[in-house]
Amino acid sequence: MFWDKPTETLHGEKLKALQLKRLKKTIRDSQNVGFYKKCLADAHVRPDDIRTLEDIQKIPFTKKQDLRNGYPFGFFAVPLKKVVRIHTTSGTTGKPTVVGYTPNDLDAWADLIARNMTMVGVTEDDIFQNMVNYGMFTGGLGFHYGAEKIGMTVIPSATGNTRRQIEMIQDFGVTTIHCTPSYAMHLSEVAEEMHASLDSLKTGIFGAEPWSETMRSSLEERLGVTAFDSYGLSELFGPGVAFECPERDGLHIWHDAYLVEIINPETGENLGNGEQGELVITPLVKEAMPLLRYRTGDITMKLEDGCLCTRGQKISRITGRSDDMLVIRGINVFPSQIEHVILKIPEVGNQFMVYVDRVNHLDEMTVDVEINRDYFSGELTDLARIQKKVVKELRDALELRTTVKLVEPGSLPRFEGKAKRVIDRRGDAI
Ligand code: DLL
Repeated sequence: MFWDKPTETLHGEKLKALQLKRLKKTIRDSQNVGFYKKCLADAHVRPDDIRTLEDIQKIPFTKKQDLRNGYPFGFFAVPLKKVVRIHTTSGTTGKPTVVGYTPNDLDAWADLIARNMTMVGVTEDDIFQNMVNYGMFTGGLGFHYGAEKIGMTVIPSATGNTRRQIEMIQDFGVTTIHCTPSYAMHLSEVAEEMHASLDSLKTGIFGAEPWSETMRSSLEERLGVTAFDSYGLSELFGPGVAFECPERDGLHIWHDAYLVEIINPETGENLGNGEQGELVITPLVKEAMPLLRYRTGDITMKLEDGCLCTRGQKISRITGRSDDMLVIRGINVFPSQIEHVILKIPEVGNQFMVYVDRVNHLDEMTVDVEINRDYFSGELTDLARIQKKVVKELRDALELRTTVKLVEPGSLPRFEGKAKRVIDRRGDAI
């Protein structure tokens, strides 16, 4: 099923012509942003120099740090009065990255989500429970408006209270759910504890964090759904960038809205189909915040054309990240944020180690820190106080519950070269 068949199945020269037209407009619009004006001038590129899609390689990459430097509205290409919505990315050091949307952006975004959902066979006859955060996170409102556009019956249940979520699925006869894969697993466990049957469910849309094929099989079995992978990031509207079709053999990245490059993250060199590297995207329909060659940090590869569903460009499922960003229960965490918190607490030393595990299918983060004897009375009660303090400071900064283990001074590893403070053991568990 198609939401916009002519666009979704556009190929060859017609597609290239559309992409080039939109790329040129995006580059022109980008010149309203101080950063891009300087960026192109420094690279000695004039907007008119971009005559083919390949010419994009003349333009330097945009990195997440550039966006942070532009906080809050430095990347907006339109006056603030034209921006009708703001979202922010989760968990960045200090200030988050702000993303703005014009009415056209919101419309284009809802349209992309509508395409995704229609592609996996859901229609206005479906009842949709949207079990993700409805705040600054793009997953909530993004899917909400896309589903409404199709005419689905939307239940904006957001996150939390899993038993109530299960009751709603049963009472309202929900057919389609959207959440992170780890929450879906938790949901299935609670449903089993409750002896609740979830017979009405048909389709599960899962994303916002990496998840494996093993996890997919398990979710399908436990929830009785067909599970689809959904990829996106706030800087590119949010969810809706790439999505699996019923073939479930790679994700279609919407070729009229996102120009895709895969690069070697070390050298920046462009890679071909089947070569794994970092995904770089130039969005082609963003008004409020155009971006040029945005480095997503996500590792994937371009797949050969020729999907049975007849749609275009596909990428493989995201296998990891080129930088050190961790995605924990859908929240982005950088080790530097943890360091930032730890260094502010006198009772602990400045060394730390982070362990990430998957316990009962949920991500768990443990932070080991050394006690600082100068601020420690030696009493057990004092140990509990310090531990609680670190947990609270980390929660406030990361919006994430962590386990904190206090260890002997000097017992954590020291590094001579680059520090490796994160041990992600989730891959071992699934
Ligand atoms: O996670 C947007 C989203 C919401 C996508 C709901 C899908 C569903 P951010 O919070 O900005 O946006 O986080 C983006 O999450 O760069 C990836 O590293 C990771 N990520 C998102 N989807 C997937 C996925 C939303 N399907 C960052 N597989 C991205 C693996 C994913 N990683």
